Amino acid sequence: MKQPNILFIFSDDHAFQAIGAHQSWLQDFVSAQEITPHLDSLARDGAVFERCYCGNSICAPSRATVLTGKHSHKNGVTDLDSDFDASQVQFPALMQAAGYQTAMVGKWHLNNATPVGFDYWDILPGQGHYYQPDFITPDGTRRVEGYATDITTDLALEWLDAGRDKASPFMLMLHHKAPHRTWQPPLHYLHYLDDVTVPEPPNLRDTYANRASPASQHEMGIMDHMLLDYDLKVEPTREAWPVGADDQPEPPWNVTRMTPTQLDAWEAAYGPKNQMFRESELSGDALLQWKYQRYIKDYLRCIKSLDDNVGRVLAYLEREGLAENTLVIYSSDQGFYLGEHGWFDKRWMYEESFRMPFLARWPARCPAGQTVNALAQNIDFAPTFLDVAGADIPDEMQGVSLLPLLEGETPSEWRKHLYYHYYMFPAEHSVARHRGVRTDRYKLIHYYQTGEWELFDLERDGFEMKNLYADAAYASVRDDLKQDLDSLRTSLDDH
Ligand code: SGN
Ligand code: CA
Repeated sequence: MKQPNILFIFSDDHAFQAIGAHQSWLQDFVSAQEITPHLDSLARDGAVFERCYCGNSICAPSRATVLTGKHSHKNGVTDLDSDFDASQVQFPALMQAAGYQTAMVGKWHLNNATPVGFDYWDILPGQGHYYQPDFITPDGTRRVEGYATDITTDLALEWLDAGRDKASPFMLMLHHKAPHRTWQPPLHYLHYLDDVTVPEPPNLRDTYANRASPASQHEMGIMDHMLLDYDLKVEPTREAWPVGADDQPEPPWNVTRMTPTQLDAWEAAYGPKNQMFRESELSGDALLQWKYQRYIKDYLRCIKSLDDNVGRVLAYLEREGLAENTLVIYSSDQGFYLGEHGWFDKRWMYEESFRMPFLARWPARCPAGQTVNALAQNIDFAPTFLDVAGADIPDEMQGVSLLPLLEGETPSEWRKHLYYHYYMFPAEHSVARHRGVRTDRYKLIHYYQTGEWELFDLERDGFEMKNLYADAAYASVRDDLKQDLDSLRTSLDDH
């Protein structure tokens, strides 16, 4: 069989709830508004994985796991400040050895490391910018006029069309900055969804009763921690941040990078809405509702443009006769809170950030319309790519190939547990360190710095509002899970 092409589209902070094809409380709205038609088409023509998870819900760690097939404690990237040791085994060089042309375009976000094993790379520095982003290649840095999601797609299409050796199969990693904070939409979508009200998650007003103490010590609340100016775009105005001013210290406020024309359009859209907001002098729950709508609409506007750009690449594959034997995967480095528990951001082992979107299409080998419920994890991505390419999977990789699942089979010995370990505390958003285990039905979390535990029955409590750790009816479930967690730590060598 001819080696297939692989197109891996990986966005930053895309919640599965914001994809029409994934089951969630927001699914009906996203579908009805047709926010993600191209992403949804991947599921229709291929597979949607409803249980794909990361091992550490934050950017650089997830990316290091994708490249190495190993959890954070093995690849060394435990948090955003970790250096990535690029001398360890990474799958792209193995793909090259298997005859592939490889490319990496867009968000990279691994400190002190440039891409290894790529015939072409063109990456955003650090978090990257939405408007007028800089890009880095082996030849240096340049600033490109336009919007990051469009430009990243342009670069990918240019490589597909003219940059690669077409005699070889390709592995293209197309990594978007969107929809990362501060959720800056492209100009043509600044009024998208203006006339609708986005539903709220049922636990937007979570009080964290009966949970372990870390949940209530978060600093990621839409009400209390989302910044009116920076995140919600009420300020600054042109006066506060003059056009052409030097870059602000990180984190950046991107209006400084806008051209005067772009800034005019930006202010024309937000200005009148902000004026109404100021005049209404909202407080209490009305203010929360307003913040949530401003946040979720900007987020979904970024998603809409992401989906348009996915559509551009899918159309290219179709036009060039490449669609049939190209495995297209769409995922994101972790999930994101769209108001669940009152939050934005990620980091927790609770479902919305632990879970990754995962859609896959490969007409030649993957039956259409599949829903896969087997437990998958980002340690599996590298083994999957290698397996699909017909290359050996190195022993040190901790994941397994998802190829059988893609082909519509679940091997009888499939994994029954997922492992999780988050390390970045103290840090922005104040999420305590924790590790845990998830099975089909249950989740056990250990906040090992405070010695607290949480246990959730996901079948009965999908929003994880009731901690059952001390519930006598769940004592044997709890004890079994504790043993499972110990066994996982031993087998994965995380001590
Ligand atoms: C930035 C964001 C945080 C976010 C981290 C990690 N602040 O620091 O809100 O949690 O990135 O995100 S910002 O003011 O710079 O937007 S990650 O995707 O890189 O893990
Ligand atoms: Ca991220």
